[in-house]
Amino acid sequence: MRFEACIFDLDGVIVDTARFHFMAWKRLADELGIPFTEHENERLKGVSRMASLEIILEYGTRKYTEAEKLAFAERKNNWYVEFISKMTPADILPGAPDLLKSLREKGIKTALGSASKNTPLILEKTGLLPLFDAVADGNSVSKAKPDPEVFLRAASMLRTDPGKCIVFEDAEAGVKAAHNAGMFCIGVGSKTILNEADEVIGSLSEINFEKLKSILEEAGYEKPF
Ligand code: B16
Ligand code: MG
Repeated sequence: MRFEACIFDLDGVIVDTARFHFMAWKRLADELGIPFTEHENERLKGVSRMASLEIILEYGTRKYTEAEKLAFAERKNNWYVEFISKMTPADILPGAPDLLKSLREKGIKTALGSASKNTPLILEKTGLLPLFDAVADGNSVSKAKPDPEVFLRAASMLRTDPGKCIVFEDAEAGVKAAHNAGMFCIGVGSKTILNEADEVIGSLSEINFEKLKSILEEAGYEKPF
């Protein structure tokens, strides 16, 4: 099999927006009197906005109506948008632009596969949009990771078979989503958390086209060129 495309998760792989998500959720949890720390926050990575809220509410004792929950999610998002509105290209994680540029130079297609509905704003503020051939995000899919929908959508936007796509992910739910889509997955972050990934790297600055090629050849992929 050949590889033709790379699909990148956004939060935690291309930009470090996880700290903004945490600060905004923490503010909401504090207001509701729910204990919430960085430890519980791990469970929210890669998970959709409403699913994240449900996880936080599990740590409290009260039940809320659907209307209350929607209002909570909107409050959190308003705080989050305040943070990301101030983002600049300096907030891009190390190695991301170089890798994206070199893949495109070698004829490998690039796409974004993110659960976030705020993807367009983040891509605009960081100037990253021109480096992607396709963007699949929380605005174009309805099922949250570990469902494969967002990655399958990215593959179809690129007109590439899912089996020819490589996913870069920082979250457990995202690794599962990539595998559910039949895609090879490179975890970006901790080996302990991402133990289901096919390969794990600390950050995108640790990989380039040549290294990716050798990882994939070892995994049985044909030489792309
Ligand atoms: P929003 P990713 C995910 O982005 C985040 O990891 C997750 O924490 C967040 O809840 C989700 O996006 C939805 O984000 O509230 O902006 O729509 O990792 O899939 O790029
Ligand atoms: Mg992520």
